[in-house]
Amino acid sequence: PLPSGRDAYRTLDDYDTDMAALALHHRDLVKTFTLPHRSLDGRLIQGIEIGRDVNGPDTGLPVFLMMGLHHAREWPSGEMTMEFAYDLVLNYGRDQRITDLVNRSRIVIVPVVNPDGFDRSITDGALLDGRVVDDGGTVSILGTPGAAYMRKNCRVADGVDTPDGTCRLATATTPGAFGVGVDLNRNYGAYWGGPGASDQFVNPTYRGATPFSEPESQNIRELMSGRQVTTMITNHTFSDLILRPGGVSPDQVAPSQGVPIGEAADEEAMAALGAAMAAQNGYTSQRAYELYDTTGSTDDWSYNTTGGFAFTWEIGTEFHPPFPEVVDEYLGAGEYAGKGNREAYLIALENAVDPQTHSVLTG
Ligand code: 0X9
Ligand code: ZN
Repeated sequence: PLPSGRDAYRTLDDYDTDMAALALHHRDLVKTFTLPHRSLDGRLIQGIEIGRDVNGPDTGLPVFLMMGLHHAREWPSGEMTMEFAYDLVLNYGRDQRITDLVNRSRIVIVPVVNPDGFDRSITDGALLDGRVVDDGGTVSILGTPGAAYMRKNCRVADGVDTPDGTCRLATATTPGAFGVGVDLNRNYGAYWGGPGASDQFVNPTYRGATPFSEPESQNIRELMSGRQVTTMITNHTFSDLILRPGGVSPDQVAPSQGVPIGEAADEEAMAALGAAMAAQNGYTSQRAYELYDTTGSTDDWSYNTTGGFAFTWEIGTEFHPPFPEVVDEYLGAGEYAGKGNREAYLIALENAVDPQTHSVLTG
């Protein structure tokens, strides 16, 4: 079973309840925090921090950051993030490897970066048993079943009516003029304005009006800028991939769109860590732009700005498969039984804690 024992997807409330419960029952090991900005629909966004004497001062220990649910329909991305937190907390003091890792780091967990989008997606999806028509992620007409496959946040364009003040009941009042949502993974300030993102509201990869126009991406900027994140994993679904910087081909970005890019300075080390993780779950480790070009993505901003290693994971083979597949992804199945994402995450944490001596980098 999963560390938490769950056998079904969490709702938004479940995430908040679980984080509060972990903090309540493990007072010196886990604390909750609230991100600085509410979501567009006014929700508080929570995370947890795990570490020995976590309520004491930050003594500069390396920070390992894991995030889920930038994209609304990618439910396993939040589940993996939350299960890893349970794994660390419940095995602290029992498993020597995990105890050592937790003692030597701070682990910061934000399972739901985009609560407005996720709540729409999981609520509509649950009503329809998670099996609804893919609307391509544009969610151009809200209130239809297609919201289970919405991708973006709840920014509404001019010409969209929101009777209850949220995007939940938003409907187009001006045909052709509407659109809902900014793609949070195109809204970061790295090569923003370049290829692989759209300036059109109705597009699934709409980048937003400006870099960091959205409170949900501002939250991550501020969270990371205030910490020493040495390794970050941002979980998505799907395609069985472990992606590392760069997110856009070097020949695709003009110097006017930001720092000129060549090979990432840490390419060798990030490739080694990517490969070590992929050996645990059978995913393919590659540069993000080898999937396709993106600009304004979390991985490039994070790596460029903090220098900490950054990975975008594309988990599994569906946006939100039946839950037993989530269990298998986490724990490993078939030839990866006993390994899986769990073991790959632990290797990433080992690297975050000990980049100089960890065997991934020293061979
Ligand atoms: O397009 C995305 O945002 C990610 N795929 S998803 O299906 N989850 O939407 C991939 C982003 C990978 N990162 C970069 N290419 N920089
Ligand atoms: Zn995604």
